[in-house]
Amino acid sequence: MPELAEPFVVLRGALDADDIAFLRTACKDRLNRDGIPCFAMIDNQETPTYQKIVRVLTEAIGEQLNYLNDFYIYTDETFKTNWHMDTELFTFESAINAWILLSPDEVNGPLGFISDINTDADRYFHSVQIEGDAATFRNYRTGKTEARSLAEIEANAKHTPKIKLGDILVINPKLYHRTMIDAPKHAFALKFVYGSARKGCLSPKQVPAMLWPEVKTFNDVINASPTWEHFVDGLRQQLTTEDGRIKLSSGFYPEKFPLYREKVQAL
Ligand SMILES: O=C(O)CCC(=O)C(=O)O
Repeated sequence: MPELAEPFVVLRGALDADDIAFLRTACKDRLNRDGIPCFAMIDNQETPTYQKIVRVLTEAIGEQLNYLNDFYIYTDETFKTNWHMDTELFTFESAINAWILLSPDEVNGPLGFISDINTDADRYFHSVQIEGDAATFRNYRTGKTEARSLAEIEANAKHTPKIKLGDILVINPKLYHRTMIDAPKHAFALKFVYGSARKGCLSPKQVPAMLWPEVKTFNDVINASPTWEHFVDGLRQQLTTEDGRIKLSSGFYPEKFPLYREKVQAL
């Protein structure tokens, strides 16, 4: 099963101004409707923009892609994501994210990657705890840890290049990544899972889900779903209730949702 060979690939000029306008409006509508910044595309899968994104991504990685979720994110000098991998990979084996700039017109090196951890089963870690210069990576299944110096991680981080409106930055969310810049930016990320050989693209190495509401929901819904369409319907159903929305949005920095709702109006 081919994974993205590099931590990221940039598909230059894949989207046009209408696509960006559509994505901005979809994020705005989602946040205005019920205050969450995610799943704006769950009912937009027949739209030309969504179809275009799936087409260029499928061509780029040569796999059939299954929609998992999407989210809007606003970062600036006061809020940046720290080193993390995406918790969806506690449930599903392989994923790619299409990271799309919504504003400004271009940004320098928006994301950084640690390119030599989580590249193989022997060095696979679900979390990292950072205290001063000490970064400790931990595998929740085996209990194995690995200590690294944060300074060394930062010095060796692989930076994405300049990204412009219309580019799609395709990333492997299994690798540790973080926001690299202070400049205010609005972005939208669409996540897909793939690998049809195993039922529902499931990881053969599941992680006990009690600490992560979104992982628990993914596990419950996929276990009740004979096909991917049933799974997406199950997510739709969850999103009709406040409790379901809270659980499915819990990985997207809920404390920032009021700020996101305010900032998205500027798009
Ligand atoms: O847009 C950003 O700065 C962070 C995005 C991110 O962390 C992600 O896509 O998982």
